[in-house]
Amino acid sequence: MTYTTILTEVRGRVGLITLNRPEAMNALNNTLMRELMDALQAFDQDDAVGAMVITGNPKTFAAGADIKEMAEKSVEEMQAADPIAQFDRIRSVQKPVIAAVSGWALGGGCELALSCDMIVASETAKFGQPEITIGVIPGAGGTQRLPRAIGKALAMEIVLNNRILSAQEALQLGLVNRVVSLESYLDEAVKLAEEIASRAPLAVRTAKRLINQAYEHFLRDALAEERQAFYGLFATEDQKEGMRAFIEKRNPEWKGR
Ligand code: CO8
Repeated sequence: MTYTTILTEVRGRVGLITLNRPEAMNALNNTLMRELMDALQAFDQDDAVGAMVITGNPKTFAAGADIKEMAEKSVEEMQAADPIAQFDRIRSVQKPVIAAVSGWALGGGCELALSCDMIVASETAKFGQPEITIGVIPGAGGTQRLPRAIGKALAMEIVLNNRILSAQEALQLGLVNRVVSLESYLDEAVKLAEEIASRAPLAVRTAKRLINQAYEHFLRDALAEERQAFYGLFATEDQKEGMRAFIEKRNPEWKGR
C-alpha cells in the first residue's frame, strides 16, 4: 500500500505508523485520517504483527484536525462528510495500539492519543484541547475520554480554558504510561509494544476488549452527541471567526453567535 501522509514499517512484531505532514504540524486532514485507519486495520489483520505504535515527529505528535480544510464548512457539509467517522475505526482495532507522543498533542491529536490503548511520552510532550480558542469544542472524544481519564475539574479547565498539560503532569494524572527522554520515547514505545506482542494473542485481544468495555457502554451515545455538537457549531459566526483568525494569524473577535 502506498500512502502519502503516513509512513509504515514493521519492527519485529510491531507495526509502526508515523504521521508525516510535518509542514502542517501533522494536522489530521481527511487523507491522513483515512490512511492512518487503513494502515491500522491492515496491521490488525496481519499475523506477523502483534501490536501497533502510532507516532509523529519529535516536535509534534499531531496539532489536531486540519483547520484550513474545515474552516469554511457548513453544518450540513460537516454532517454529510462526517470526518470524525474515521475516528470510529480505531475502536474496532483488536490488537493493542500505543501512542508514542513527543511535542504537541492538541485537539484531535490529543484525542487520537487518548483513543490509543497506552501512551508513551517524551519529556517534551504537551497535551491540550485548544478548540475553544478557535470557536469550537473537541469533536472526537475529548469531552468524554478526558474527564474519565483525569477527572472533571481538570478536564473542564483543559476544554474550557485551553490549559495545556506537560508530560510530567500527564504522568502524575495517569494519562500516560511513562515519560522518557526525547531520544528514547519511540524505542520505549516499540519495546513495550514488542513485549505485549510476545504474549498470548487471544488473551491480549480479549483483555483489551474487556477493559474498553468498562467505558464503552456509556461512551457510544456520548461520543455521538459530542460529534453532533461539534458539527453544530459550524452554524456559528464564532466558528468561522475563530478558524479564520487562526489561519490569518490574528486574535479572534467573538460575537457569541
Ligand atoms: N490545521 C491546519 N494547519 C495547522 C494546524 C492545524 N490544526 N496546526 C498548525 N498548522 C499549520 C500552521 O498554519 C502553519 O502553517 P503555515 O506555515 O502555512 O503558516 C504550520 O502548520 C506551522 O504551524 P505554526 O507556525 O503555528 O507552528 P508553531 O510552532 O508556532 O505552533 C502549534 C505550533 C502550537 C501546534 C500551533 O500550530 C497551533 O496552535 N495549532 C493549532 C492547534 C489547534 O487549534 N488544534 C485544534 C484543531 S480543531 C480539532 O482538532 C477538532 C477535533 C475534531 C475531531 C478530529 C477530526 C479529524
